[in-house]
Amino acid sequence: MPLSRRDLFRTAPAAALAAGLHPRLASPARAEPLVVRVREPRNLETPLSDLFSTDTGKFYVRDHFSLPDVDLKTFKLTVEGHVENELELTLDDLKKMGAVTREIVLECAGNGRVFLVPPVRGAQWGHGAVGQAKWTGVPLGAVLERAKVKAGAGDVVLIGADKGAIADPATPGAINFDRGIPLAKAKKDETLVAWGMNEAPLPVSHGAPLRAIVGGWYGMAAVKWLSRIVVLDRPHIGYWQTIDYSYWERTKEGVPQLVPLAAIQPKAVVTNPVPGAVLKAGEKHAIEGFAWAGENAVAKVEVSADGGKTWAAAVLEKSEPLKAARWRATFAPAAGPLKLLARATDDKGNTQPEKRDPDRRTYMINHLIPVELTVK
Ligand SMILES: Nc1nc2c(c(=O)[nH]1)N[C@H]1C(S)=C(S)[C@@H](COP(=O)(O)O)O[C@H]1N2
Ligand SMILES: [Mo]
Repeated sequence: MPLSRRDLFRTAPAAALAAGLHPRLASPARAEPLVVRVREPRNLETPLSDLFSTDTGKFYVRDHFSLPDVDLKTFKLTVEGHVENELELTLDDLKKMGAVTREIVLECAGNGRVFLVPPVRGAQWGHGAVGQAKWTGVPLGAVLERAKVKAGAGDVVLIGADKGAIADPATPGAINFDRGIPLAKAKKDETLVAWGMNEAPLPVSHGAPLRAIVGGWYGMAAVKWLSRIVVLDRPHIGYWQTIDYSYWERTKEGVPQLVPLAAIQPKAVVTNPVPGAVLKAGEKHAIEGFAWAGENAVAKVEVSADGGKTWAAAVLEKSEPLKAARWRATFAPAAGPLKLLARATDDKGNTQPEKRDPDRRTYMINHLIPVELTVK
């Protein structure tokens, strides 16, 4: 499948650089809209100034392998495994099943990894491996209904067309990117097989022709270039939810077990002032940002200008599950260095932790990260 114009625009400077062109020829007229964390496979981050932009070209990209070749003319989504009716569906078949459009946040489970001390392996994301889009597609539940899932089903495995081998920790040869989700989550109305993004066809970068959207869950479940759905009669103990994209949970007896990452944890990010900003002492300044909490709504956002000793409530826009909400506060700081904190609490009472929990391995990074400022 050919790259879209937007994809070409985005990768052109990288290609030109690789070809040894003069840097000026290598740069497009406009600045590259995304921050390059890894060029190939592409790991492209939304800059803080564009966080939650509705411009699809500013939406972060996280690929594990090179873009797969998907032939649009012959493309079919297959549904196999523990079902009465195995299916082969064209894009048109899916579109005929009815379309819904939902605004849903996608956040990479490694978002914020650059702030971990000591540094850990993996893409060094700042705050920008997150975005929100209007996703259009058919609920996965409707597809599973047509396939008639048999009694005793386990996970629904969503399989992408992209494929490769990873050396460390080693994959069993070349494998596809995949993710199993429990049947109950697969049947929720926020779980979609999507072909549209922000009221336009899904771009190749974001999984065209089809991707999964698993609302409220970290990005790894939102399988792009979705080409096979396999219903298992057991949980999926695959690479991408054990060796990768898992965390340690302790049983009540304290026995650590690996658990697949799932729901997005509450988080507030400050977009203004930016890290390193110099503010005038004694004047009133705005503090602004976004907050989201996965499957839950955000109940409150608080800010602290004294490193967490005291907190003041921010004004929070109406918040809904699956979506991000804006928030705003003001402060008039005294001269000196300052560490600004913001924290979100969801409507189930979950608050962002102060300290990093190492059981989370290199994922689920929502402990408090200060914005360091100077006030003069
Ligand atoms: N097939 C496939 N699906 C994938 C991935 C991938 O590498 N291959 N990356 C996942 C991860 S880790 C994230 S965070 C999201 C990123 O989606 P985006 O690139 O549209 O922002 O896609 C997910 N789906
Ligand atoms: Mo991710």
